[in-house]
Amino acid sequence: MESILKNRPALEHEIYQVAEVAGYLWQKGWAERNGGNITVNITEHVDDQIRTLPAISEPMAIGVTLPHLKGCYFYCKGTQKRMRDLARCPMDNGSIIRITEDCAHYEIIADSVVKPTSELPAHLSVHNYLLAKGSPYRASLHTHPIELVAMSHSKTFLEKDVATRLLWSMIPETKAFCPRGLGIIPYMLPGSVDLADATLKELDDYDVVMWEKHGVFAVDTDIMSAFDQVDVLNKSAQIYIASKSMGFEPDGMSDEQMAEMTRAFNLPK
Ligand code: 2HA
Ligand code: ZN
Repeated sequence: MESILKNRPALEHEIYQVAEVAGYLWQKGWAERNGGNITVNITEHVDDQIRTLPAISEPMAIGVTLPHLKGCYFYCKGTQKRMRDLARCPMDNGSIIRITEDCAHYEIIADSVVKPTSELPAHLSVHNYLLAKGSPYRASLHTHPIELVAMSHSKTFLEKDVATRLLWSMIPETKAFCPRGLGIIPYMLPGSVDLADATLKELDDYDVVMWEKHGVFAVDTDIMSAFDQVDVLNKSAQIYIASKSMGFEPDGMSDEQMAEMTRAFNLPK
């Protein structure tokens, strides 16, 4: 069968961006084995021909009903698939799904029957929530960034906005490119409904949230932007750790310097 990407440059670009990000996640050591997940709402790239494509799987229950996703299409990483493989062959390690009319099931439509990530209910709940809010965000990323996860092993950094303020103060660009900071979610079982619910709540105030001792969940307009937000935060974490490794507590930018940045870049307080 011909790939659904053929003669669809906009859709192809979107999926190639996912592959590029998957490669970065692997190179950075943030995606061991099948670690991490990516889902992208690709509905804006769907034409009439795609809408009439027959399903290549049975309808499968999502586990929740998500009314804002009616007739939406997503690219989803496959369950048990590796980011490093997805980087080379995105359509063999992920698939495109359609949400059915009842908003409670999905069916795979292309390119082959690759079952989506086990975290699908959580990811789709986030997309449903974003659409309900009228958000322009279409991509969600879960990954295991080493230094940020390491910081989440200390209670000091789990107090609200302590990590955010520290990370922002390590290098001026961090607040500019991650202006809402890092939300914190206490440890909960991966894949659980409680973790999904807590994530939804925290995404009201943050684009990137830390799952204590596990990883981050990030949302943005597209997958590259979601990756960039995590990348700038983790860079700051690396600078913090490098300073500590040299035997001193980094000073961080002063409050005046932070305030000046915030004004100059017109950032939220
Ligand atoms: O799906 O990282 O937490 C792989 C994960 C789940
Ligand atoms: Zn994980």
